[in-house]
Amino acid sequence: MKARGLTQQNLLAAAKTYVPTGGRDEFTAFASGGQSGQIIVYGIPSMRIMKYIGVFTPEPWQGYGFDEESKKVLRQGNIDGKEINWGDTHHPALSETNGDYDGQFLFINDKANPRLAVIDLRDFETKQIVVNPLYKSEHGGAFVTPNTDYVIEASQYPAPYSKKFVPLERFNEEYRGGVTYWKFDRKSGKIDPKQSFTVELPPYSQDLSDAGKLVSDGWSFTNSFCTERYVGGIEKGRPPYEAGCSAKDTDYLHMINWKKAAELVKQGKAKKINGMDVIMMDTAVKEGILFLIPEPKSPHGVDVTPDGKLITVAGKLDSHVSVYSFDKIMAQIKAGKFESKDPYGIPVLSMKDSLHTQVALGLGPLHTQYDSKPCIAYTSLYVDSQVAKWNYCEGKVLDKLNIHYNIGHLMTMEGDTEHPKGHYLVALNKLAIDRFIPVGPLHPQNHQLIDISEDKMQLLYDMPLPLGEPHYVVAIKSTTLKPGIRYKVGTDSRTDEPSKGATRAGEERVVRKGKSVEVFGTEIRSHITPETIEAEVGDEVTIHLTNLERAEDETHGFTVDTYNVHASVEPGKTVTVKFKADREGVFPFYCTEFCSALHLEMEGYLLVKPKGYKEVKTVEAKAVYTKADYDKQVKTNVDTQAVIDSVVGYITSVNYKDFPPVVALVDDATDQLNRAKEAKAKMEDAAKKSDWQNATLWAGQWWQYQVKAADIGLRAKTYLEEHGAKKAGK
Ligand code: CUK
Ligand code: CUA
Repeated sequence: MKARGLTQQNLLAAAKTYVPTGGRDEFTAFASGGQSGQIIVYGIPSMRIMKYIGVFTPEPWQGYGFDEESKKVLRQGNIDGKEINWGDTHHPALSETNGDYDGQFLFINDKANPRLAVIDLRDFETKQIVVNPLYKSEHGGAFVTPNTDYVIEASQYPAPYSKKFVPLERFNEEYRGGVTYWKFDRKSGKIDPKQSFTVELPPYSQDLSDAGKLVSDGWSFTNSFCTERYVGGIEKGRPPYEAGCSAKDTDYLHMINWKKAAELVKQGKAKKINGMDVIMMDTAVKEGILFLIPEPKSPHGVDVTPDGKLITVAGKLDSHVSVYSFDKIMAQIKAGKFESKDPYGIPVLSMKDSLHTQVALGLGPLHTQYDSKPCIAYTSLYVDSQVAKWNYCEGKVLDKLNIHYNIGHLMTMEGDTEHPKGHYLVALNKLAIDRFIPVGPLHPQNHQLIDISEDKMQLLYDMPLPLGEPHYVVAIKSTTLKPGIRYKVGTDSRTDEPSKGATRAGEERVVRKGKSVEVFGTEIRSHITPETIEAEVGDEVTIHLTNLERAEDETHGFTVDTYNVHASVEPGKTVTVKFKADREGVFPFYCTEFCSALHLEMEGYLLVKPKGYKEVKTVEAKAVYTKADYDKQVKTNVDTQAVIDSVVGYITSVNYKDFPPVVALVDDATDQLNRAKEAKAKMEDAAKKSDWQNATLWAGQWWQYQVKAADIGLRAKTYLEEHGAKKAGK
């Protein structure tokens, strides 16, 4: 403590966050990657970053956007043919079953270009991007209904649904907002745009959304600001947007009965616009599925309580949080008791009659999350830079904690589900200012971990996040996640179907047809097959690579000099890269993951010949190895075999078949030993002819396979010892 200048409280905080080597975090967080267009995965309480997931932006490590399979996903995000290579991600949402996280899928929105992406948590890969065909921006996504039937996406800045120019003077008449309900099909793991629909809304700037649960299941709630429908234009001498958009004391909370809306679509009461079913406002009003409730002043977050009975709205420019009662709202709707209508004829309920309570929390309340303890909520106070802990049943403030600085969202463990897990809270702070080592004018974001298990909140840890501004993050109990460790051999991971380029060991080949050169290759420690690829200038080169490994974490990479391709080929995966060999030359290709001791030797050449190139007869290289070299190598091999035999002896003496990871390792090792046999046979052939040059080289290759088999075998043995394997037959 003394040497590092730490306090007693620091030590306590360290003890609460430290995860010893080899240990696992209790919770896994999925943070939006903000302007990076990615997802950031980190552990809680250690706050260690585990992964970035490429979503709307190319991500070279995963080959995302650099191989053909992932390009197909990324390019689903093109808007009317325009390539978009970034995203402004805001709100990740985990799939739910009965209102609780099930650990299967993750969704994230792009505010700048109205899109939504689906990530499969079996492999943490992006599988689908859908473009909203009506909006020009969105913000209130992604939020799921309690069984993930729909993923909710609300527009933000109103714009005409048509793709046409419409002057700002026609704002009230032709600009529109909306809420889209994207139908999610759990079986295919994809959004089905054909079964999705939108409810047309007035040109208020719709903001965040949340789905009702339990008693309020079937309804969704969407905030708004700028219900003034103010159109700025300081160039024309008009006061700016920020003045005009915050003039009124209240804006509107939109309530939509999405279950009934889905029925209306089935009954043919929707209108097709840009290929999407849209329930127009007049239909929504007539059918009684759309209502407005005033909410104070330029609100931001809307968060339904775990029991679904109350809806908390925080008003950016109001120091209160307003807690609405679903029962009170429904009573008014049932009685047909409305205060007024908005300019589009939508019934407006009485705010007073809808409120359960209002609580003065502080300046700039934004977002709310819930605790595992009943009635306890936490709200971020942006202007005050504080987290407020309060009781929403009784309407009183319980505790406040200063954070650094200017908090946006906050998040408790599974805090937006029916069963929040409490324990920790993460404050997503907009500014870092002086908290970290200075790294220039652009600072990292600061996620602060807070212990909420006791009455008083305690600040535990600062984590700099240097990838973009993650507006929101969700955290799930780590044990609920069940990701795989390998693919079925030959899988296209983006479609989860067998790849057309899948290639088995021994079936590697190059298929030439006119201008096309198609390579069916494999990767396994430590080589790429084929090792030489020949093409002519102008050829279209397609290279499929299958990783034949089964061992956990034996990923190989692949790149070719100059041609801007990269693949990450995890065990079992087949990846395709494609390019036009538009220039002659010699282009080394290699594996980009340090996968084994001979990783650097995992190499080859792409030879692009000029048009009409004539082969020159090559002269055989001069022999350099002698019988003595050969004998020496063979002795090494025999010694190595003894080591392998002892490892195999141990593995087969225990119940290794009860351990699937070991069975996979044994499969891999058997592969290597089979190849060793082939190399050995070739060696013996050469030796018979006293061709000591080739005999020595094949003996060396035999040894390479042995070394890899031994390496895999030792990993299996260690695993068995650490996991308490028993003598076979016991
Ligand atoms: S928003 Cu950024 S702080 Cu996009 Cu959820 Cu509130
Ligand atoms: Cu495979 Cu390096």
